[in-house]
Amino acid sequence: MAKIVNSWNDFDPLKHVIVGRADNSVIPNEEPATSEKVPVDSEMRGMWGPRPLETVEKANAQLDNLAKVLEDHGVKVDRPTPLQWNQPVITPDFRTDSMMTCMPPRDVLLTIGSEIIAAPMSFRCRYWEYLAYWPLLSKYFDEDPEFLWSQAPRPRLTDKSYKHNYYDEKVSLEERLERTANKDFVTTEEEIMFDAADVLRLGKDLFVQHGLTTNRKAMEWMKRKYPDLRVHAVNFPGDPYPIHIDATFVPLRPGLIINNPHRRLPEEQRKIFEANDWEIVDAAMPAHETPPPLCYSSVWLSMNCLVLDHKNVIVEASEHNQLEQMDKLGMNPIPVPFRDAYAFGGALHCATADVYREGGCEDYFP
Ligand code: DAV
Repeated sequence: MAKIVNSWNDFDPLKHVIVGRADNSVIPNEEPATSEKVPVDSEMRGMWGPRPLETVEKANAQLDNLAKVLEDHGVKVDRPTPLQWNQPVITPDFRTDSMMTCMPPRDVLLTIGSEIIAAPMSFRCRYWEYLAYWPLLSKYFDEDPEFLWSQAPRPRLTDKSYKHNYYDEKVSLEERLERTANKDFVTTEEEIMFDAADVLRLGKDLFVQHGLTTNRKAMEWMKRKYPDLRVHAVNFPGDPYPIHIDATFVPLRPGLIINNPHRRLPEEQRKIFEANDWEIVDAAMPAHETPPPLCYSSVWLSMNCLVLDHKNVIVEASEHNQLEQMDKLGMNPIPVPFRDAYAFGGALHCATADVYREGGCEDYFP
């Protein structure tokens, strides 16, 4: 029996990772939480159904290539088992007509030390997504006597979990930014809800983005679950669609973090980093003016990189500004083409979930 699961941050040497799959992916029909995430001018608005097979094949080719690059760098790679995502989700509390995908594992699985928690996500269409990872987690459980296989309290996702009429096409960008600044999101505090990708892990400290997919109650739950860790709420008032912290605030190595210059990290939240001699650098501008077709995410997937260790980092191959910046920051960027996978839920960090990184629970902010 060996230790299989261990990860306390996003930069210590990566040895074992899960890479998502695009098979059977569906654009889900509208529901309270997803409508808010699709920008008004997106060509995706009102569209739903299985994603075109050709796009699935292209995404899978890039996901397979990412897996190969990782293996070439000595990282063990596991893959989830996709479900038939075009089935409805039916619970005693709601029904929605389809599921989504098992490409971005980062949203679902939160690894903290020797524990992997399946997140209580706010999208009804993602209610069963964790099942795609259950075969892997079951295997880790059999092989690693210290692996803690967990699930956060499952939300019911009744209408009480969402603000009614929050989404409205007529809401201007200014109004959206005001809502972010006022921490007024589509999700309510009725029950615990979070996406794992809203949690930035830095050893003893968890920085959790309060936004469209994660609420305050989730942070309260994390505080009680991890009495030895410190949980910080973060909020970026420059982001009209705040969902997931990994295209906003991305650590590269101890003491160095890149920050999305448009989303404006508040002074108050900089203090803890500056007081501990961390350098916060504005991320390079994205190389593209628009995201690829049928994509939920913004062009800032440019900074959604996968750090292999304190020196090596995988960056999307066409993101020349970001590649160049990595080099200037003393990192060794490894370019990997990945834009064909963006539409399925994100870039290189999103598309993966940590199983094992060397290192332990450090205190970076003593
Ligand atoms: O900038 O649209 C994308 C993060 C996806 N996990 C953004 C956030």
